[in-house]
Amino acid sequence: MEGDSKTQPKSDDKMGAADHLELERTSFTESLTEMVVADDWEPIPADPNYTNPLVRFYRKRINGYDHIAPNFFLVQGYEKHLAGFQARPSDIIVASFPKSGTTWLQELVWRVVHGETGVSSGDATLEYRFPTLEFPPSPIMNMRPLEDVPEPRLIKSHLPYQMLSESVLSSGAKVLYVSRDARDACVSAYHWSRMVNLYVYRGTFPEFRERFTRGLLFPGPYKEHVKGYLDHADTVLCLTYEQLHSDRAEAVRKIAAFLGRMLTDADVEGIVANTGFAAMKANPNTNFHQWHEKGFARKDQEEGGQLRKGVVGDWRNYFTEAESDAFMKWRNEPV
Ligand code: PPS
Repeated sequence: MEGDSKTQPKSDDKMGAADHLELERTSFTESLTEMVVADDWEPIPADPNYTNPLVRFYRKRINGYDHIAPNFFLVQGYEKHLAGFQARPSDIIVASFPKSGTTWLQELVWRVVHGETGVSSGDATLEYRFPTLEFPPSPIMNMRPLEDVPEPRLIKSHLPYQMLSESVLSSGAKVLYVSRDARDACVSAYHWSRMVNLYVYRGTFPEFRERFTRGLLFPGPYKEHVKGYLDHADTVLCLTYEQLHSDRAEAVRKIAAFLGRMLTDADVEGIVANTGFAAMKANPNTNFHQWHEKGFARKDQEEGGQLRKGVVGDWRNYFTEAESDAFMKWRNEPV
């Protein structure tokens, strides 16, 4: 089995998909050198639809969750990094399954906390203002070590509730969670996986959807992820992508109340006006243009970027009625 190899090939000769694009040679891809993963991570079979030959996925059951991570994380002292995280009472964590509206909720939270209601949103990109808990600090990604972030620290995470450190739960840190119609999250993840040089996915959407339902994407099974947070909705503020679309003012008020921040009606209006899709796509501090410049994401912009389409129901363009029925049957089966 190809995935059994713990040492990843450096050459392009394992690139499999017929229509693969050349990896863009950038400082980011150049940083992906030979990767050796610890033995207690189970390699999952290689999928040639991921045309980046350097990246493989691994699985490990952690606190009852079948966590999936790419080797790229695992070689950087991932578990040590997670174990070393000590939450503080003032921490604010925005959690999600990827592509569920994380960026949107992060920007709303940042603005509520900083009382920023205008066009600008600070003087740095979102990933600097709001680093990700599970990504070891990377100069390429312009992320700071969490110890260097001033309080209150605003932290993004895709970790499941089951994997949040004990200190998050005992410290009184505030956790917010955003979920999205799984069909739209899957479509969004498909385009993202095509766009980033980590993966350069070139399989079909049905092939990708199968990986989604089988729980083979980072960070692991979708339904268990959502359930983990919804089961703790008494302490976690759970919002949906669809709510951010239908009544963002109400969502902003809920966030402010949850975080103990006072906002006037004018503040709420200002935040709502500057966090629509077009506004965030035009804002260099929220549109992730740096991913393309630094080679994390492909330069061709074919996939539309991190802020791709920003609509509810794009899944209709990717699922037949029968496929949607089957997917929702899976979605609604209890875990
Ligand atoms: S990530 O990489 O997991 O953090 O991605 P995430 O931010 O969770 O999800 C990206 C999708 O959210 C959409 N998005 C928005 N939609 C509407 N309005 C605003 N302001 C907004 N900001 C982000 C983004 O476009 C991605 O969805 P798709 O469907 O791909 O467009």
